[in-house]
Amino acid sequence: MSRRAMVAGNWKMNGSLAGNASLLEGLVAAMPGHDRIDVVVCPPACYLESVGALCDGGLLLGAQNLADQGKPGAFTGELFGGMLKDVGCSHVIVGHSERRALYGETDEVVAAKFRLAQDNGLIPVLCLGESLDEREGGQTETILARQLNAVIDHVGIAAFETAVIAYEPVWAIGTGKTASPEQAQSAHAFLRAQLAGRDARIAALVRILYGGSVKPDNANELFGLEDVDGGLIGGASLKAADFNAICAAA
Ligand code: G2H
Repeated sequence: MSRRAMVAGNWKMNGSLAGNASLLEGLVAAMPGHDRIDVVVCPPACYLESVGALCDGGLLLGAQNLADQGKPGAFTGELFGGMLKDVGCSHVIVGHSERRALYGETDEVVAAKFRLAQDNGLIPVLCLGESLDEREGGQTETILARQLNAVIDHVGIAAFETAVIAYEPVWAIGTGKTASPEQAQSAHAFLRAQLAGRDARIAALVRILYGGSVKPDNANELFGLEDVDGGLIGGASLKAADFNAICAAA
């Protein structure tokens, strides 16, 4: 892997002030061992500032979502990208499958959020992935191409120079099932080829993370794949020992 690896913890809707402080203590203590990679934590929005205050040793802060609005205003419950930057976020997850499936985010909304993240100085972590029905129907590459090209067509390929992609097969998220190394490498290589069709230099730069039931015991194999540049970690990011072991594998 020639690209700098990244491991991002997506805490989803988990955490508490006391629990976060204890988790952060365990992560920060291990940071000197992770100087070859970027490590990001993405807590629930209400904890961004308190977690940010505890991030030390190069640990980066990310949000899980941002509004699809270009300026602050009357959008109850939403978070403008500039506000996330203001409280110390460097990254934001965009288009996670739970946002697409549970909150109706379309390819168009995801593309708008990707642009707004960058407009506000944030690095988008663009999530893509097929459902089980789509995989079993032989549609994996069609779905990945549609989801990726919707964003490239909206922002232009140059915008990907500073972006991160996360391939997350929906059937592997929180299920304990993990894509086989062959399935993961094939999807990642396909995504990189799609990027290369627009710009080979940028395709070679973009980090493509794998997400979906990554654990300490499968991280080594996944992160050793040619086109896998780290991981987006859900359940296993909630325990310092597991997350630190996954970071050590990257
Ligand atoms: C996929 C992943 C993190 P988990 O959603 O984004 O979660 O590792 O729990 O499958």
